[in-house]
Amino acid sequence: MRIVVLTGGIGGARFLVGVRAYARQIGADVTAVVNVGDDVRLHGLQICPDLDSVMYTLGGAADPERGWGRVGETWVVKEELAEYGAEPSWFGLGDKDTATHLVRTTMLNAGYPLSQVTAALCERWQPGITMLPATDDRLETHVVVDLDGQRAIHFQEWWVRYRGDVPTHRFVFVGADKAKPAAGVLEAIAAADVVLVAPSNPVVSIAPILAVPGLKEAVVDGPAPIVGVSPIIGGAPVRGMADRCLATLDVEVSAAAVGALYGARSAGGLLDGWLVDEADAQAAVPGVRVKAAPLWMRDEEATSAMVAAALELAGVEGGTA
Ligand code: FO1
Repeated sequence: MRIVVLTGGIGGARFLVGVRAYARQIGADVTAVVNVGDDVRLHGLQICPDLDSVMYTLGGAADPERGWGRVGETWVVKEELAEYGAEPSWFGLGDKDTATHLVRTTMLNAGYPLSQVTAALCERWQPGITMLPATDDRLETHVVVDLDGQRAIHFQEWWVRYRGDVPTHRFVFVGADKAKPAAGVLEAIAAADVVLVAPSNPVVSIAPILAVPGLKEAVVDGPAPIVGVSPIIGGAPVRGMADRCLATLDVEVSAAAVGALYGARSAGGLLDGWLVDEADAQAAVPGVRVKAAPLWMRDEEATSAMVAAALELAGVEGGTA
């Protein structure tokens, strides 16, 4: 059995811990297709927050409180950059994390594609799954805001500097029109027995993946059932800024509304099935099979049970009732 997961960073990484655990029980292979829209080049370094959150979390090295960066981190580089007055000062690079960005940037500058660089970094962290960036090309989420007039800022500035608390018009996936799926992505999707959409932010984590030309088509025209897991429980995001992002799109913050935003595969959308929390058991999405299960990712066991429920909804072998 081959499981492909479309995923963002922190929430997606926690979901993948459960996917990996359940996959081990049933002897399945897992490939994560990871968002790169959050990626940013700062201080000359290429930073890939979602790839790193997944890699560190599955490698047992993520900071459990922050959800991003390394556990046991130190901040000497950040303090030294501040002494120089080097901008941006609102983005914190930990010392251990900086080593990852140095290795990555050196390899990228030498001409290796991001997918190969990611595989090289994973040799250290042994995530136990295959991690692929959605694309090897430059694709960055920018946000059109009102700040001394209307202008676009990088997603990281919108979120880390302003906490999304600025008048926001829309999200733009810069470079998406020319991007190609990264090496291995289309092959993984074509060979998948099931595609899971992680409980990640639909607007800035999953949408940039689907914006890579040919990627959404490969998923919906492919043979595998597609089941999404709601990132909204009882009208609030499990974590992160999905509420602010959905408000920008005028989409209600509810499991049903996010399911409808993805839409039914049978009607030009994405989903065959939509797994919601028991608190949202009444949610209905036209054309999509909806099932309720506990969706709080408290620990590996609870998250693995979510995955079993998602596979059952997908109707593939290995799911449990
Ligand atoms: N989030 C913050 O809130 N503040 C930071 O200074 C910060 C630095 C940072 C450095 C590397 C990295 O991989 C992630 C980092 N994040 C930081 C998290 C990141 O901004 C977002 O949470 C994700 O991009 C959203 O998934």
